[in-house]
This record gives sequence, C-alpha cells and structure tokens, in this order.
Amino acid sequence: MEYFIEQALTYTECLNKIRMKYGDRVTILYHKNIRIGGFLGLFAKDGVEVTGFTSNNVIKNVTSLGISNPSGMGLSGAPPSPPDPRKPLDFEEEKKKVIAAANRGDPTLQTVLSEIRTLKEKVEANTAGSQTEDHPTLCRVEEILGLNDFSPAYCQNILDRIKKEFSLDALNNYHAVQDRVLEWIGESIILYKEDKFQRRPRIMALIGPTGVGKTTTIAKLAAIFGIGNSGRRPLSVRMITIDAFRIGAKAQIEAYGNIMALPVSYVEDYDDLKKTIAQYSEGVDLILVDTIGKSPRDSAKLGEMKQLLDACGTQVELYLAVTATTKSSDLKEILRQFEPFNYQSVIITKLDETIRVGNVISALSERGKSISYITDGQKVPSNIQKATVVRFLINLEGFQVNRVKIEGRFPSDESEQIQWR
Ligand SMILES: Nc1nc2c(ncn2[C@@H]2O[C@H](COP(=O)(O)OP(=O)(O)OP(=O)(O)O)[C@@H](O)[C@H]2O)c(=O)[nH]1
Ligand SMILES: [Mg+2]
Repeated sequence: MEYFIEQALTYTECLNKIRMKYGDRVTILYHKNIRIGGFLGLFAKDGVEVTGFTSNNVIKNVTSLGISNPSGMGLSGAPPSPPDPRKPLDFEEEKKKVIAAANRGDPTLQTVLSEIRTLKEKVEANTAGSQTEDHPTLCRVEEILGLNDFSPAYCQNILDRIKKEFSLDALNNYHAVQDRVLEWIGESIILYKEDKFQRRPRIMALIGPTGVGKTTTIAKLAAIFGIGNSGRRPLSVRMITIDAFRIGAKAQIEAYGNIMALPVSYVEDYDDLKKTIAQYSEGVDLILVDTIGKSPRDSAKLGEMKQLLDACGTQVELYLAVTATTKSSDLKEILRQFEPFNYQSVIITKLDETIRVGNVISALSERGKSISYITDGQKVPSNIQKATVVRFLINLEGFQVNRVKIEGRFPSDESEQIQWR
C-alpha cells in the first residue's frame, strides 16, 4: 500500500494523472480545492488536490469519504463526479465522514489516524519541551539561584517545579515566577520552635566545628536572657564551659561572665558536668553549656564529646553552630557528621561576612534542619537575632523583594524579637 497526493487544474485531470502513475487499483480518500503555481501569491490558478492510496485489497465504502464512487472501488469503476471548483469544501462535513469511517472500524484508516495522532503528539511535546527548557525566565531564575550559592540539587528542584506549575504562556510573566520562587524558598526555611521555659533549669548546649563563634554566641545568649530583653524579666543564667584547658579559652568566657556579672563554671569530664548541673537545679532558669570546637572529620573526638554531654540529661537542647560562609556541600557534611548528637536546631553565625545565603538555605532544607538564631557580628550582645524567614529572603541577591508582601506571607512574632539596636 502506498499513499499519494496529486494535484492538477481539474479533478478529471488529477484522476488521469493518478491512473497513469498508479493504475486502476487505487482508493481515493478525499480531495480539496487549492491554488496552484504563481509567484509571491500572484498569478496562482485554481486547482484540485486528491489524496488516496494504492491497494490490492481495495477498501469498501470509499464513497463515505466524500468521493462519489458507485462501485466502491478504485478508478476502474464509474468515475466520481468531479467537484464543483466554485463550491468551497465543507471541512466539518468532511471531518464527520472521516470520523464515521473511523468509527466503523476501517482498519487502514485507523492505522493512518493513529500514526498521525502519534506524530502530532511528538511534534507538540518536542516544541513545548524545548521552548520551556530555553525560556528566558527559566534561564534568569537559574542564574540568580546560582548567584546566591544555592546547591545544584536545590536549583534543579526549583526549575522542575516552575516547569510543572507554569504554562509556557505564564512563564512570560517573569515577576510572577520570581515571586513564586521566593515563596518556595521561604517555605523551605524551617524555623525552630523554642521551648518556652517549660522546665527549669532549661539547658542549652552549643556544639560545632572550631572557630565558628560558639563561645561568642553563648555570651550573646547569656546576655539576651540574663540581662532581660524585649520586656522580658532577666533570668537567672549560668554558663558552663568544657573548654577550660585551652590557653585563652577560659579568659574569653570569663571576660564575658564578668561584664554581665554572670557566674561561669569550668568542667573537665562527665562527672564534673553532672555535678555542676545538679548544683544548679535549684533557683537557676537557664544553663548555657559551651563546648570545645571539634573537627567534623574527627569522629573519635566527636564521640567523646557526645558522651560527656550525656551528663546534661535528656532534657538538654543541643544547638549546632555553623558559619554562613561555609560552602553548601561542606555544610551538608557538617550537618551529617554532627547528626549523632541529635541536635535540635542550627545557629547560623557570621552572616555579616557573606551576601550569599543560598548555601545555608539549601543545606538545611535538604537535611530537614531548623534554624533558631543568626549572628551577624562580633559585638556582644547586640549581634544576635532570632532567625526569621524574611531575614533570609531580603538577603537574596538579584530577586526583587516586596518586603511588605513577604512579611505578610512569613510573619514573625514581634514579641519574640530581640531588641538591642
Ligand atoms: N564577623 C563575625 N565574627 C564572629 C561572629 N561570631 C563570632 N565571631 C568571631 O569569630 C571568632 C571565633 O569566635 P569564638 O566564639 O571563639 O568561636 P568558637 O566556636 O568558640 O571557637 P572554638 O572554641 O575555638 O571552637 C572570634 O574572633 C569572634 O569574634 C559573627 O557573628 N560575625
Ligand atoms: Mg570557644
């Protein structure tokens, strides 16, 4: 079987051409009036185009396709009456006839139709896919996510989500897309819901790699709670450090203790820590435990620290301190290495040292970790804040952030905020 499309000035001329080329065993599917020849749309003539196929098993009911062919056979039967070239083709009528033929289960027609359908789907899928892939909005979003140091996996996730949720047409509205992306980023930031002093004493311990700002942060926290803040009454706070033997470490925390008139205790081992905490069980609201910085790669030392901290009991709230300047992949690794401590939340330090926060947002969201505080400077006590979604979103580079809108979308409890400045 072979399909053909032939054109000629008249229907009879077209049939003669077909007969000459393919013989008599042909079936005409349909014909239509066309314009033939010409130049730049001028001098074209009216003509006819006939579509059909050659076949040994000639199909019956061809007349139903609009071809007047009494024998239901090919051209060997009585010739179809030529169409009136002045009468425009009624496409609705033609379509109905084709559908009727298809419904009757004409196998050849079914095959042709299904092939056409598959081809059409393929063309549509290819065009839509490649248009979405290269759309300038997607390229721009990808660029600014990269600019903010979001991890490759996080970027891909956002791009896939855009492709899923936005039609090709909707992608043309860049601002709507970036607003939605900003919202998704905001939703991926998990904030820590702090224990509101349900137990006394509340015990908070900071762990983390060396030099990230644990001791400084302990001093800042001691000030927030010990001096009183945002209308809260000053609490009875004690600081304990496990870092007494390092030169300078003792002096550092002692200096903070003296400034704030808060007692500092030094412990060396599990028993010491347990005893000290027991001493503070009466009349103390908050115990802050500072630890020695540990390389996340030294799992033996991490293990020792974990055993020592077990002396704080099961009620201890463990916070992992990490710096905002750490690469996303390193951050993920640190979060993983400290996992055995079962820390409740993360404190992001040194936010003042970077303008990019995508690394922090992606690493925490990929590991499902919450953020409690951010610190943004060396000043004790003022450079510490409760983490808010807005604080991260307004720090993003390249996004147009409507602050009122995102504050409405991610409201923070004003009474929770720390007011030093
Ligand atoms: N820029 C900036 N520097 C900070 C911040 N927090 C702490 N630092 C500085 O980081 C350095 C290390 O701070 P520490 O508090 O001693 O860090 P640590 O984690 O206790 O260090 P180790 O006990 O040695 O593990 C100090 O110079 C701090 O002043 C911050 O938020 N921003
Ligand atoms: Mg320290």
